[in-house]
Amino acid sequence: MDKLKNQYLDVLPEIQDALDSGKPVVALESTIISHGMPYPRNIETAKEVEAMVRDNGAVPATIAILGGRLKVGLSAEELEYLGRAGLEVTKASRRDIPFIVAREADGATTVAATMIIADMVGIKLFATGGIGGVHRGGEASMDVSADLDELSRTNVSVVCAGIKSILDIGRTLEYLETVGVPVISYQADEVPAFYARSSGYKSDYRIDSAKDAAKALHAKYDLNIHGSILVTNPVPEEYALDPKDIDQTIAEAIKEMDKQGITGKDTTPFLLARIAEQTGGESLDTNIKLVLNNAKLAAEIAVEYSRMNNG
Ligand code: PSU
Ligand code: MN
Repeated sequence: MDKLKNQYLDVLPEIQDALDSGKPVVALESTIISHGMPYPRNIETAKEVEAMVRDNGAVPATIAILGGRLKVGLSAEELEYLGRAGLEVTKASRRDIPFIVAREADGATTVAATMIIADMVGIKLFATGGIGGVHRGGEASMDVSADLDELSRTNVSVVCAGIKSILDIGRTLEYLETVGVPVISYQADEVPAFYARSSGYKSDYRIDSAKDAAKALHAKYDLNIHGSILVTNPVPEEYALDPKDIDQTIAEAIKEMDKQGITGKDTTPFLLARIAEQTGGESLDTNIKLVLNNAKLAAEIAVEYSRMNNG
């Protein structure tokens, strides 16, 4: 790590030790805490997700920007602060990082921003719920998440529950193909659709074990092919929602969003909250279960990846 980056970074000692000794570490994002879930379940979930990473043999590294410092690993107080502040905290993607640092402000990091900071310290695996993508109507609005370009350039592999149908799943997958991001599915042939286990779209490759994913990741980085492998992990059957029902709810939420004139970075948080409200919290329960499921798989891949490094 060079000095220039180091001067902005605060890495918890446990995480730094793990990185120095080649132990598995899994990055976790903070927008999901501040903007993705309501208080206090956001904080309960963040803690459970960290515990899940630990239980599966890796060290969790929740990432955020606090007082202009790039934080790799958060204290219980810092987590509590972010969770309580919620939408008051700036949702920080790639473009926002320099300003939040310069102003010594706080930022909850999206998938893109979390990847950037994870990469600075050499973390290779990252678990979340959902990534940003091409929004419905994106061919006209050009609302395409910065997450997608980040996936093409930054060497951090992301485990998610697929592409949410608040997005245009087909166009999101086309975009990822264009920028060279492999979309693989775990023990499935289709890309899952977040709340639902299937989207109707086939993934590029199916993997059946964490080791398979770690091997592909090694090959990618040994060959100096930059960017992420997007690992999509279907929500466990017992927590999946009926695709027809949830699509109906999503369609209504999008109508309401258009009526209220909500655009840009506010769309995903609005839709997630609205869908949770309309499903009586059922979608939130599913969201939490799928994040936990992804944390487990990311930890397993991180363990295999570091085993290959050290072997
Ligand atoms: N999808 C979710 N929950 C989330 C997000 C997406 O189910 O919290 C967040 C992630 O942080 C993701 C971001 O990186 O939204 C994408 O926002 P945008 O489309 O504005 O780039
Ligand atoms: Mn956007």
